[in-house]
Amino acid sequence: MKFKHLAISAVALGVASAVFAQVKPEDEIRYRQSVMNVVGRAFGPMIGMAQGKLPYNKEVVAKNTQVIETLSGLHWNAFGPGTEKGAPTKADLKIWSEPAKFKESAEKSQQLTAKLAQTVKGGDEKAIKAAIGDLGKACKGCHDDYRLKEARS
Ligand code: ASC
Repeated sequence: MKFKHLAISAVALGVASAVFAQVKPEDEIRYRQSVMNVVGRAFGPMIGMAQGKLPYNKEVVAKNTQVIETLSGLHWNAFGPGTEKGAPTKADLKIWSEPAKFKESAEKSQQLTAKLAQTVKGGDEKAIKAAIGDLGKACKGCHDDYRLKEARS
């Protein structure tokens, strides 16, 4: 009987670790970095426009907002347990030690992303620039709190 329980537990553990093992930590790190790279590439010109450093282009804003809206939920879910190391990363260990606070940042950013998408549909340039600025502040805030200056391995 005891052996049977042990065997069942071993199988359960095997299944659980197989689920976690589907994505290797280094792949998860690369994935979240890739998403943020693409989001940053889409957002950069929009920040420039909001700051008056680039001419406003509503087609670019509409297209890039779509990219951000599609991708911005992905990286938040790629900081799971066991992905704090495995490849060079600037992710601060605070992400894993204060998950509730990190989640709050994630939710705030996603709300501001949704608001930006909504505002872009409305077409009011001034409101759009303000919404870009608000999201930019949220990006920066989270980077200030959770992104190290140098990658650690
Ligand atoms: C980006 C990017 C960031 C943020 C931040 C906003 O495009 O790569 O880190 O926006 O600069 O202030």
